[in-house]
Amino acid sequence: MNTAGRVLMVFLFAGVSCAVGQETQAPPAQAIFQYQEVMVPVRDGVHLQTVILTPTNATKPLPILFRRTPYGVPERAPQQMPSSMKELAQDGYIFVVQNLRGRFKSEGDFKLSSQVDLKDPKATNETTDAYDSIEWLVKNVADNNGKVGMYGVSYDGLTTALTLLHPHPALKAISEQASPVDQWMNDDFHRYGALRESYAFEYTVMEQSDKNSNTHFDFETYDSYEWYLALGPLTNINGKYLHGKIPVWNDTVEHADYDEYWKKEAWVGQLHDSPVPNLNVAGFWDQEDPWGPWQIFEHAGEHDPDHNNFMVAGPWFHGQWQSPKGESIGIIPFGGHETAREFRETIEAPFFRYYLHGTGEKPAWKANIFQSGSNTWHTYAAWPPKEAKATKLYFHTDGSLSFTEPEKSAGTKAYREYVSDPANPVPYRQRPISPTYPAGDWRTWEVADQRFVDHRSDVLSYLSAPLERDLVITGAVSAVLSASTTGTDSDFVVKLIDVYPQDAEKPAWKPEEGPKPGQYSQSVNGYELPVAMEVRRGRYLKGFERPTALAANEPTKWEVPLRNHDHVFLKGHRIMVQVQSTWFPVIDRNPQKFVPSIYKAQTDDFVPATQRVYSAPEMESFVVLPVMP
Ligand code: PG9
Repeated sequence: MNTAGRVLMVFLFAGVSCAVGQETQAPPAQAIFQYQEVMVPVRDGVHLQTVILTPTNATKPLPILFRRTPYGVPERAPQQMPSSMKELAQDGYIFVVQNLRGRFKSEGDFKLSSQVDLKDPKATNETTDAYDSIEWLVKNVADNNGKVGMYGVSYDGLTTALTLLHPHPALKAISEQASPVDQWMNDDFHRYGALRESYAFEYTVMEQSDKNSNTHFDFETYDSYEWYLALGPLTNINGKYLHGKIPVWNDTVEHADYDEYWKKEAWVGQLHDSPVPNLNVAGFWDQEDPWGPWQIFEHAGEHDPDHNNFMVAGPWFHGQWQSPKGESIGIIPFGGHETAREFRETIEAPFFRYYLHGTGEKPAWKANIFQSGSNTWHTYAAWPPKEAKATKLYFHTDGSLSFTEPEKSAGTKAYREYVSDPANPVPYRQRPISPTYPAGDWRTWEVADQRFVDHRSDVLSYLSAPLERDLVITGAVSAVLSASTTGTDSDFVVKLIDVYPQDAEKPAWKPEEGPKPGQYSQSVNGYELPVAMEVRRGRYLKGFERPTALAANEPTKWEVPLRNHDHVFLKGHRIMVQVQSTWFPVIDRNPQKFVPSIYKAQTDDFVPATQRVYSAPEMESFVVLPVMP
């Protein structure tokens, strides 16, 4: 394994774990922060390594903005203001960053866990550690005004969100950004029980190999797809490489189903109100935690009499809203907007200003969203907006997609079929597949042009006619497949895709000169942009707690949630749906033969299967789109 020490540190001023870079500016003549490192005691006597950055130009007591992270605290004060802190810093805050228990110099054990047991008075967890630290900070940090805010992306968002279960009275506002809430149901480690193999493996190695660093697994092959395929059954991960040394990996393969272990991890089940104003932030193309923030928003909304629970979302990869500008994702531009800067300037900073400085206005909206396609900001009084009408877009056996129900047609087959072979799984992104971290390719795979697989014999594509007018979808998207398999277990992946016209833009080169090397693929002409993608695992169709075998060759209804979106399919674009049964190695391979635990499956259990997707009156397959008038 390759220890990366504090390579992530540069990002961490921003609360952006593993996510985005920072802009550099000329160093100022004078230090902007005074730096102090302290060990903060919590209730069980453990001390947590904590860095306090106090603005050198402070003229009055300031609120504290607190971030709790597993990735390492800054080793010195930043010389220049990181771009992600610029807008906040203008209002004046004491920035405090703390390593979680068991990470770096913080004492105790790092459990990589979201479990919070509030009934046990002796238990410590991220909720109690935050509570005790805030108690200490307001009493001990010089010149603070007694008000604390918390914020952060991903793990730092999770530690922020977990304060909602028992907030300290001095905690006046939080912004959880891309926090996971239930690691079996969605986000980092699984999707409805389907294991995110490459992510869960590489992440647990990263955080649980060495207390003092973020460790990157050393792949023996340049293309990690090749490594995971050669690995064979998942038992080989411990058998050949980890030897039982990574606790959360062990727990993951020990607890295949949605059992007590995962239910305890699913902390959001305990949240039913909004005790602290919270700005939830989500990315529509977040490759790690796209789901959690919406769940927190929904749960906190169950009781929010003071209207303090807000939702912000945009067309971003994980944490992209904390990047310097956010003008595009991959090669998809955002119409001249600097979405990340605009988010911080017009949403994040005013939110904390209102609740921590007591100036400015409370947000007048429930949801504030940068809509892709139209490339415009939209505010909504409710989410999902009431005007959105659930509309079915049907698959047809000729490979077309339309708003008309399939008709019974004598003599033609009611299905399309393909053979899914676990020995030749569909890559989830173009090979060679880089390790998840620290490479850059991981960030934007969810917007990758799907032309790289739509010709494969094990990927079905359905395509609509060019749209005659803009189609706006705002709200929850889902799919229903009527599908069968010759196996007794199986996966189905559904991808909703925006297909750009062949002449969507004028190429950036002169016709007589042609493109420079590498320029041809930088155009969106004909681009197949995934808008929503998800996987369902057959063994969990009847229930998540206990897996059941599928009846071979029997058409079954597969419900595939595709999350919230706000996107415009522009006039002239087409809509595509792709269906496939492998998505490797981000999702582990289903053996396609039912076994009690996939994580204990043997090589011989992995068998090819023929998959059929039906399109007939009693056996419809469709996506449900929340269409705006
Ligand atoms: N997505 C990462 C993570 C968060 C919480 C738990 C496990 C992983 C992260 O970027 O921090």
